[in-house]
Amino acid sequence: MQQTLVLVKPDGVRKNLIGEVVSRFEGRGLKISALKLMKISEAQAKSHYAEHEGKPFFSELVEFITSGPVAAMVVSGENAIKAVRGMMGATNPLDAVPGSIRGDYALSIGENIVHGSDGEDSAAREINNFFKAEKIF
Ligand code: IDP
Ligand code: MG
Repeated sequence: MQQTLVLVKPDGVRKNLIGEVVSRFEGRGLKISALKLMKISEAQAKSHYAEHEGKPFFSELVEFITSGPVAAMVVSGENAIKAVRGMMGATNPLDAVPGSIRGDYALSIGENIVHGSDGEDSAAREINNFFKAEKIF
């Protein structure tokens, strides 16, 4: 059993894709263990993307993820981290296979619909960043 932090990013919320993303995970057999719509603060965004600090796209990344509400969720299940990453598709939607979320709904690397934790350590850190005070079912 694993837990992973998923965000439907502001572009995904604007495109009314929250239900589509949730439905794909549920259809696969993964569980939604926590879920909320929220605006990410600048500090929280910088912490979430700390590994990218110093890269040329960092400020753009923080600006974008704080530009509108996101749907934040904890997704749980067997090998949930790898399963979710596979369903998201490659970071650059142009490399993401059709059938993946990014391959079906995105065209640009800066606006690629979803975030999913990339490993157990980042999942624990990111879940703590978003759901520290909340119950995870
Ligand atoms: P991931 O979201 O697939 O894990 P990361 O490498 O962790 O990809 O990058 C985080 C986010 O930063 C990506 O989802 C993408 O939106 C953005 N990003 C990554 N690389 C670039 C880039 O070269 N230019 C602009 N944005 C980028
Ligand atoms: Mg990442």
